Amino acid sequence: MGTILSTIAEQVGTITLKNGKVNPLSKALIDEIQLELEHMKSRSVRVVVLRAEKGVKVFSAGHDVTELPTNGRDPLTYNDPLRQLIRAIEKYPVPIIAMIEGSVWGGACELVMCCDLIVAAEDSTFAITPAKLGVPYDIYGMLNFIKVLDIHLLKEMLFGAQPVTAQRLAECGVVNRIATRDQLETATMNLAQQIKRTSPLVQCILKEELRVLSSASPLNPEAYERIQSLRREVYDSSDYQEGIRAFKEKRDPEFQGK
Ligand code: YXS
Repeated sequence: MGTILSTIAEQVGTITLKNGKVNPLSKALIDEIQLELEHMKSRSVRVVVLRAEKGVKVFSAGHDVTELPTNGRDPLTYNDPLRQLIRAIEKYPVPIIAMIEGSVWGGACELVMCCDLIVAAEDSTFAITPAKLGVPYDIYGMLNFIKVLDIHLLKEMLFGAQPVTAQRLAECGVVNRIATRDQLETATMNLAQQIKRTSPLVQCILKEELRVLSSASPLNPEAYERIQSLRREVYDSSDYQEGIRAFKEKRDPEFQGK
């Protein structure tokens, strides 16, 4: 235990990631976040802030790579801890603000982007990395990115797997506020105070309406099965094994396209 810090002050709950140097989204960390979200719900908080410790270089390095399966199982199934946390955040009855310092990687980008608002330090960056690691991202996760990012920006981030600045994402309407690191907490709390002044009942239904409507994508069974079979070809591939092996061996992957 002990992978997060949490406080509640004036009906604002703050969850701080504290899971080592790069906050990998391990099952242990995700379980703690979910427990704390339930606790804060019971304490009738009006807003939740999700952050890392002040001054971090890395907000989160994304899914804990050591927990990605290498035995032919789908790496991002419905019950994967990251998928569970993202659904919990989307269904949470009050707004959640992601307060970002440092770099955000892989599945942590989806986690941050599925929060309701993003306040980011001006020098923070976001890198969506499935292609770098050889991971066939899941359908619902891709829908979450499409909800937030214009398609050409999303393709640039997916195909290149390179960090993009918070400033650029703010210009594209993805990041709500940019601040200096020193002003980041103030900017976040100002936004939280604004939210606290409007109706919690209405906020709750608006958030749920937006969740339902933004996920109302018709996907016929044949299309679903076809995409899943394409994903299986990838997570059954030697490239998938190579991506994870290269990460663990701290070297660049040599993908062969098979
Ligand atoms: O060597 P030690 O034992 O100290 O461990 C190192 C890293 O192996 C470890 N670490 C991680 N462990 C589990 N899961 C991770 N995602 C992860 N990232 C890093 O943390 C220790 C310190 O890392 P190090 O030495 O590289 O720190 P740094 O400050 O030089 O660099 C920080 C990063 C974040 C730039 C660097 O660690 C990095 O590039 N990490 C991988 C970022 C990434 O590609 N994340 C995607 C994870 S997979 C995921 O989220 C999705 C499934 S998907 O692939 O679809 O996007």
